Formats: sequence, C-alpha cells, structure tokens
Amino acid sequence: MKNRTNLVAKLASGGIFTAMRLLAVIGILVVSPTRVLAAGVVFSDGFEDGTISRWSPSTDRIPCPVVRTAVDGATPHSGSYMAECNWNGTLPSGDPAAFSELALSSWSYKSEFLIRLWVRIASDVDHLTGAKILRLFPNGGKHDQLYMQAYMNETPQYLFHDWLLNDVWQKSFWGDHTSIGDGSWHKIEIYIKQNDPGLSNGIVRTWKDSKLEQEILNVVSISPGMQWGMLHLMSNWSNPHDANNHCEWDDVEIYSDLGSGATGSMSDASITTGLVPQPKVTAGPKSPNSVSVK
Ligand SMILES: [Ca+2]
Repeated sequence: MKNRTNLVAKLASGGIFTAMRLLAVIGILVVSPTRVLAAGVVFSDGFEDGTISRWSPSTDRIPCPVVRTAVDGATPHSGSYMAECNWNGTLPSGDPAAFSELALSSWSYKSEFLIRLWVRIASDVDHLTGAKILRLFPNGGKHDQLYMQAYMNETPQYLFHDWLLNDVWQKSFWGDHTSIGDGSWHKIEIYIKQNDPGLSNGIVRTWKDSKLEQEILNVVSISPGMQWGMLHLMSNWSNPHDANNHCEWDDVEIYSDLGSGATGSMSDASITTGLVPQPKVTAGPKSPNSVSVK
C-alpha cells in the first residue's frame, strides 16, 4: 500500500513537473514571436558599392558624390568609400549646388526607430556659424523636425540640436563641450519612440560618440497622422561662407521595430548587427586650427 502511495505521489509529482515543463514550452512559444520580431536594420549604407543608389532623389539639391579620399586626405570610416557633401556659400541659397545632400524619404517602422551614422567635418569648413549638418522631417508635415548644427565658430566646435515636436519647440541642446568639427569621425545616434495616439508618452534621445546628449520624455513625439522621414544629410548654411566646405558621411544605419535579427536595444542605442566597427573615433588631419576664419 505504501509503495502504491509512493507511486501515486511520484506520478502526481511527475505530472506537476510535466505540466510545468509544458507551461515553460508554451511560454517560450508565446515569447518567441516577440523575439523574432525584435528590432533590426531596415536601411544601411556604407557606400561600398561606390554609389548613393540606396538614397532617394533630392527634390532640389545636387547629390553628394561617393569618394575614396576626402578633400583633405582623410579616409572612410570603414571600407573604401564614403559620401562627401559640400556647402557652397558663393551661390544663392536656392541654387541646387548651394549645398549637396543625401536624402532618404522613408524607412520601414511602426512606432520606434534608431538612426546611427558617422560624420566628419573636413578641414576646409569655415569656422563660422550656421552649418546645419542634418535635418529630419515627417513627410507632408511642417509641425515636427530635428536639425543639428555644427557651431564651427566656437571652441570646441560643438553640435547643437533643436527639436520641433507637434508644433512645440523643445529646449535646445547647446553641446557637451566636445567638438564635432575637429576632423575626426564622430558617431551620431537619434532615437524616436512615437507617442501612442492621444497620449504624451513619446521619447526622443540623441547620442554623440556613444554619450547620451539629449533626452525628452513624456512628449508628443510626432504630429497626429505623420510619419518620420525625410532624412537630409546635410542642410542649409544660413550665414555667409566660401565655396568649399566639405562634410563626409559613412556607415549610415537605421534600425526599427519592423526589422529583425539585431542584438541590443534601440532605446539605449546598444543595438547592433555587429557588422560596423563600433565605436571608433579616428584621428583626422590636424587641420581645424589652420583653417582661416573669414
Ligand atoms: Ca564606407
């Protein structure tokens, strides 16, 4: 009788364990789709095909060429090619060659994405204010934007950010006492989590060289009905400057919640495919101090 009781207890025990194992398997099956759908790259370009064919046609500016060597002799962030844009201050601001650009009209995302890119400012860039290196807009909307401006007239030449979110200008970010204009490659990352409709639960964050620069929480991070895109590398330079002011770009990546296969998180900029060297801030020519100020 005792043996029978033990057997029943073992079966009952086994049943419990079997049930627990079954629940664990069900749990994995339930969790797995989320893991499969984890964020991943939805756009990338290191310009290694020698073209800008992955980018959208610019509506009003000339395209930036792909080069092996920068105007001041610098090499790409990785690989053999990079894009090189230019501000030409001798032309009227509306001239298509007043600045060249890379434009990306859209990328696939549902509510969350991270843009990562590498940029360097060449030694011929005037040490004057007004050089906007990047703009981000929603399509069809004028109520949201991010622009980033290199304050080349300052020491160090810091990176300024300004966000317009749902028609509200946010508190400007006035740099972190490090330079964007020292001729080195610098990593910029931009994270946007759109608010749920009707709620102020959006998030935007920016990083420079892996350091969190700006964080705006509990905000309406997109105007109703809008979708972020287009991305412009570069944008206008609002003040007088000369004809040659070059800026190089490489290893542009966009991760989103509709991509998959990456590791890490978009929200803290740790996400990666492991394909692009991270982080790497290379020494550039010792040129900024020798650039004449006009
Ligand atoms: Ca490259």
